[in-house]
Parts: sequence; C-alpha cells; structure tokens
Amino acid sequence: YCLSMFPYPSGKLHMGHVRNYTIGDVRSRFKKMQGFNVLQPMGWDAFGMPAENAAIHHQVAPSKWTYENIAYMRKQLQSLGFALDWEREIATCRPEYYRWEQLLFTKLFEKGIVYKKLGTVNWDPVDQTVLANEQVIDGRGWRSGALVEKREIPMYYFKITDYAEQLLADLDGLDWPEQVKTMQRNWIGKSRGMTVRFQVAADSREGLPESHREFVQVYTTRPDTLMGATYVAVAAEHPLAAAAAEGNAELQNFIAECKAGSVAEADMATMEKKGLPTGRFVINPLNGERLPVWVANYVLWGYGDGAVMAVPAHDERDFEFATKYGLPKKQVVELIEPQPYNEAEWQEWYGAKENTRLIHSGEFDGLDFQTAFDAIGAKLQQSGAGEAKTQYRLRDWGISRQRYWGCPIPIVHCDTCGDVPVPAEQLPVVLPENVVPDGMGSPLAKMPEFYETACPKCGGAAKRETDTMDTFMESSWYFFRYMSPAFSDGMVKPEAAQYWGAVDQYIGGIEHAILHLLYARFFTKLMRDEGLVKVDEPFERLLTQGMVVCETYYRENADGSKDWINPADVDLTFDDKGRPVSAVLKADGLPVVIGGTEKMSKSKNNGVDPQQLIDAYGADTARLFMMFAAPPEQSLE
Ligand code: OVT
Repeated sequence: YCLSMFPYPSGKLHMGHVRNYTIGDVRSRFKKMQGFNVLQPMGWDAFGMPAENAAIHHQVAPSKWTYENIAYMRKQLQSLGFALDWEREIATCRPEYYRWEQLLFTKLFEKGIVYKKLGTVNWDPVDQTVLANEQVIDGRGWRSGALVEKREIPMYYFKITDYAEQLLADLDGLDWPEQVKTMQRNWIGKSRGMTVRFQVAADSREGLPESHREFVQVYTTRPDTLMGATYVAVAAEHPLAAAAAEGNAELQNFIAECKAGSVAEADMATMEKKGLPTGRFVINPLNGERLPVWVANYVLWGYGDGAVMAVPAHDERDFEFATKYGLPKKQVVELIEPQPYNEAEWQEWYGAKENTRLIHSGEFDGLDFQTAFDAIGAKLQQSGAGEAKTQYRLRDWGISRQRYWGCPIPIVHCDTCGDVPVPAEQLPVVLPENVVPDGMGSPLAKMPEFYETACPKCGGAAKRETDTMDTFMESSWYFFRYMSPAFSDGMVKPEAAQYWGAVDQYIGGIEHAILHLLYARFFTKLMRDEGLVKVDEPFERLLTQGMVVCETYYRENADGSKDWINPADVDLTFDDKGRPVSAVLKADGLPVVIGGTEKMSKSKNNGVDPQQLIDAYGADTARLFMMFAAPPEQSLE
C-alpha cells in the first residue's frame, strides 16, 4: 500500500503535487516490478476554507468550485501517467464518505471520547463571524479590518489526551524520519514534574473565592529550583488577578488587554512578555519566604493551573521578565565545575540539570537534579504542599468550526433531552450544497430548512448543530476508506482492512509532520478500539519530501513595497556556472531584482506552472526532472 497525501482541490496542480505523486509512482512501480500487489489510490481533501473564500470572491457555490477543480486536476494527474487506481477515487465532501465519520463521531460521543466544553475563538464584531487564526492579521479581521475579540463558545472536543501515552510510546516502532518523530514527541510534551501549592499570605486573601482562598497552585518541572523562586505569575483570568483588580484601574486595563490578545500558540511564543504586580503575596512552602504575585500575559488560563512559579536565575523567560521589571534573581543551582554567574546576561548553563548541584537551598545544598527533585518532593508531600505529577503538553482536539463547507456535526440540541447524537439510521446529516456564503456569520445558522428538526429521543421540536468539523477529521481516516471505497456498511470493510493492514509507504510534505500525522495516528487507535481495524499505526514508513523552490524576482515601488514578478515573465543571463547574473522583464526589457531562492508560493509569485513543463517537454520529462534534480527529502530547484 503506497500512498501520497491527497490534494486539496485548489484549482490546478502545483510543482509540490507533481513531485509528491511522481515519488509515489516510482516507489509503487518498483514494488510492482518486485512482484507485489500494489495499491496506489488517489482522492480529494475537498472540504475547507479555500472553497468558501472562492465563493465569497467569485459568487460561486463552494461545491461547484470544488467539483470543477477536481475534474481539472484529475485530468492533469491522468496526463502525467501515474498508475493510480481511479476506481477507488474518493472526495471527502460526498455524503457517502462523511456519513461514516459522523457515525464514528456519534459513537465516540456516547463513549465520552467526544465531549462539549467552552472554547475560545476569534470574533470579528463587524462581520459577526468567527475567524480562523490565519484570518487574524495584526489583531484585526482579514476582511473587515475590525479589532478581533475573544469569545467563549461551546465546541466539541476529541479526548486525544487520553491517548497521549500511546501516541508517544508507539513512535518508537515507526520507520519515520527521526526529525518528524522528535517534533511529535515535543508536541505531546511529556514531563515529570510537581504540583506545588503556595499559601496565600494572610493579608492577601481579600475578595478571593473559597476555591482559591488558601493556595495558589502551580506546576513545575524544576522543583529543585523552588528555593530560587522570586515571584509567582498568574494568568489574567486567575481569581487572584480578578480580586486584586478591584478598584485598580491600571490592573483592570491590563487584564482586559491580556484577555483580548491572540490565542494562537505561535503568537504566545513570540509576543512581548508583559506584567503588573497584584500587590498580593504568597508563601514559599519550602522556606516561608513572601513572594509577590504578578499578572503576566505569558501565563495561560485553561492550561494547567493558570499560575507558574518564577525562577529568574534558571528559566530564560523568567530571566527576561525579571530583568525587565527589576525583580530579584536568586541563583540556587551551580555547575560542579563552577562558572561565574552573571545577573545581566542569560547563559545556556543557567537552565542545566546535568553536572549541577544545589546552592543557597539550606538542607538541600549539594544535591544533584534527581536527588533534589526527590528530596524536595518528599518534603512537600509531607507538609501537604505538593506531589509529583506527570503532565503532557498536548491539549484535547477542538473540532468545531463555525464554517459552511465542512462535515456537519451530527448532534441535535433539544430543550428537554440536551445534546442528542443523530441515530445511525438517520445519518448522514447532509450538508446542503449550492449555498453561496457571504462571509458574514455561519451560513448554516441562517438556514432554518437545515437546522429545524425533531429531537431523535422525544420527537419534540429541536435544533441541529450548525457548526461543521475541522477538515483534519476527513484526512484522519481516508487511507482506510481507499481499502473499500464503496463499502455501504461502515468506514471500512473488515476483509479489506485485514488484507491491506496499514499503509506501507506514506509520502508527503513536512508541513504535516505534527497535526495531520498525529490526528491520523489517533484516529487509527480510535478505530482499532472500535473494532474497525486491527493495526495500531496507520503509516509504517514515512518519506517527507523537500520543498520545490525557485528564485524570486521583484521591482520595488516608491513606498518600499515590492511587486513580485513570475519567473515565466523574466529573461535571464547566466554566468559560466549556470547561475543567473541578471534578469529583465520580458515585457519591457528593463531590469528586475533577483531576490533569494524560496519555496514556491502565491505570495512571492515564484511558482512555475507544471502544466507549461508538461506541454513543452512531455510528462516523462517533467517526471524525470522531479526525480533526478534532487534527492526526495531535499529541496528541489
Ligand atoms: C504537495 C505537498 C503536500 C502534500 C500533497 C498535497 C506540498 C509540499 C510542500 N490535503 C492535504 C494537503 O496538504 C494533505 C492531507 C493528508 C492533510 C511547494 C509546496 C510549493 C508549491 C507551490 C508552487 C506554486 C505556487 C504555490 C505553491 N511544498 N513543496 N513545494 N494537500 O494539496 O496541499 O505536503 O504532500 O502534495 O498537498 S495539498
């Protein structure tokens, strides 16, 4: 079973596709010539925002746009002569496909593996719509330009955290690039650490709710540095922050600012760290020291306890924060071969856990990391101030999207019976096609003919869920569907699943190293636990192909902005090593600037259309070029 990642039907094939599918075809042919019975299917990852965006721009229904793109791209793939089994073609936007995803969803909902909770989304107050993270540009909606707000709305989640340990452990047995396995390990982020409770000082309890009156609880992977804690930082949403903000306008404004900020993980990592003191204090359980509590924008609510202990001397982020706000740094770990400790500048070894010993830590002085971890842990446990805890960085997977072009979530909301999963015999919940979204709100939520229904339990008037699923849902099991694409009794025919097992060779871009590959692994385990398949892992071997890159060309405008020029519109002169030395625009013969070599993209307008290559030189030449010009894992010019 040789599989290349199936394409989004975005319009026409690009060089990344041609490369991906050529590599797969070569591999398939090789195994065929060795006498294997090879399965090499193709299909379409057909739901998603590009179809909705096209609909908004060109006033065409997402379904029409999608089916036309599929027809065109299928023709292109056929003209390239790939040995694909077209009888197994699937499109994920077809009810015959997504009904099985809906069935699995309802079964998992009944088991509690799918559940509902409040989640935070980006809200565009002008377009009255939820925005995906990539639709928020500098804190503003991409269409309206309005300042984006955060909103809490009910959403459905998959309990992927229940599978964190398996997802981590099973990586060891996979024949995958080590780099991809490392990325998955880091994403899952298993850590051994400790829960520590700092008592709230007697004079700092005013206005605190019962649940948070006694302690501020934190999680740390470095309990050995507890004596070096110099402050505690809490999230803007923490009850202590709220209590401290009573009558403190500055703090109130700061809290509001934090709450409005981005929820995207990438933004959290790069944003400027800011904070304000609350005027409240907690007590270090190890030495009784009084520590100030700060509100900080880098501490997330809904992530652990929404509070962290800060050890500026041994944590780079705390170091940065303490330097900025003049908070003390207290060194409590030193290298066994001592090095001078400089309070002004961070050194790599400050965070070290090896070849170190504790200092300025009283009875724990001289201990190495592990001994200190255990000894401090025992002491905290004795006094009830903490205990060891293994934690994962992985969060549950929120799959609700307030979008039209996606798989409907098969839930009915009934005032009497609550959230009722749609019974199997009433599936699929069909997405109405031929709808042209206008970018304002969710189209399904404006269609009573879709959402008005009867409760499957009590028969009373009820309302269908109008959110659709994350498109990563469809790509999490398509490789099983290819095994029996027309099976009308479930996701996959048992005999077919038995025969094909797992994908032997999977091929695709490195951009899917984390999410797609993790979700597909998770789905495989869910399907296994439902008795649908027998394998633990979906992809035995993985090849991550390199990027297709090209020079960029541009002219600079008076205001410093750049007009990117497509390589097809440029004439080049080369040096004796074949490197381009000068470039002119074909249209006017005047020079253009040669920029760097970068991944082909729309934004840099440096994509070379593979169709031109095929038309000029033929499919064989295009394919041969893809294979010889660079090793598959490396970038290709
Ligand atoms: C191309 C690969 C992809 C993937 C496959 C399909 C691109 C490699 C990066 N439906 C999902 C998807 O990714 C997969 C699903 C399993 C989740 C380029 C890009 C530049 C190409 C370019 C040229 C000109 C203009 C713009 C871009 N890459 N390398 N070079 N679908 O349709 O996007 O990772 O394996 O084939 O890609 S997909």
